[in-house]
Amino acid sequence: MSRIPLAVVTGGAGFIGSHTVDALIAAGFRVCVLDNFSTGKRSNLAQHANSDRLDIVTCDVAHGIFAALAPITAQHGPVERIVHLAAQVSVVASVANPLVDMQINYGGTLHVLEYARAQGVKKVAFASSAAVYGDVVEMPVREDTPRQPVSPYGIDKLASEFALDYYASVHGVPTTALRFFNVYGPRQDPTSPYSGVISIFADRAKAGRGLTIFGDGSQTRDFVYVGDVVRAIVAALGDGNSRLIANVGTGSEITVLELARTVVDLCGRKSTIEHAPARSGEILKSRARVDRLSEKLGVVAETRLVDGLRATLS
Ligand code: UD2
Repeated sequence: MSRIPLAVVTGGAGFIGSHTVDALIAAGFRVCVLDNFSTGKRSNLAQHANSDRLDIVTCDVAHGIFAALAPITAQHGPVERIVHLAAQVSVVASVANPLVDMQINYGGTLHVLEYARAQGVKKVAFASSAAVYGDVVEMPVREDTPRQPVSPYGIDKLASEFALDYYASVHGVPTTALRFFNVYGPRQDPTSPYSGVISIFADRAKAGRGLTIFGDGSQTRDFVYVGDVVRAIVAALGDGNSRLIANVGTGSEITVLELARTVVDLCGRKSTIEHAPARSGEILKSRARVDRLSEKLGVVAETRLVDGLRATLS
């Protein structure tokens, strides 16, 4: 039986998931992706088509993962680590259908944790979100800032964090929750109206089409490059941290207007920048405090926005 450590990546065919798979295979893991392909794409993993280190199993994590993983573990031995990224990713969809969001996002986490408890998994790293904070006035946002989520999506991410803590303290499952800020980079899908703003701006600017800013563009975000996010995930999978919750951002912010201008400049096309009414319920400012990320996980999100944008546009 193989001695290569086995890591499971739920949502591994998605944007952040597929980059995580790349990093784990490069780090010497065997990887099993569980994905229901609702938003994930096989093409995101095409670079591993000839690898014997990757298994891809079509599976709805919210319906349980024991059966999906049984043939994999029979062949390769027990699962050592799990990165849980599979989720319903739209905040707006969660408002429209909170029960579905709860079933997928909170229910999915419980299925992963039950598996980890039963199988003695050594670490579960979970994709939480800045959405757990809700509307925060004081910037940068610290991890111990009172959580006041303003969407079912944020509530379910926060509930998942509580579940992680419960399984760690009561059942001894080591867990880490990473609160992602605005993640961007190659493979982010620009096709939904609620796709990440950088993926939309990049897609339109490359085609010389106009960019639309919602509101006056003075709202700020902490945009963190996917490569840096993946370094945080890989660090979280290591031993030596449990019950840890850490922001994953850069610690700096940029206005959406400045972002739009930068993307247009980098593309060298003549895209116009237009304004549309602000999105309702939108937060004005967002910036992570990142000391914990560097102190506990040794990770600094160091990709400069301009470099990350170049990689995204190429
Ligand atoms: C992010 C997360 C979301 C949730 C939330 C918590 C992403 C993609 N979404 O939502 O999952 O965690 O944070 O607070 O990371 N914008 C434009 N024009 C466009 C598209 C967007 O001006 O064509 C603006 C939008 O109004 C917002 C900013 O760009 O001010 C960022 O929008 P977003 O949808 O990328 O992310 P956000 O911060 O709303």
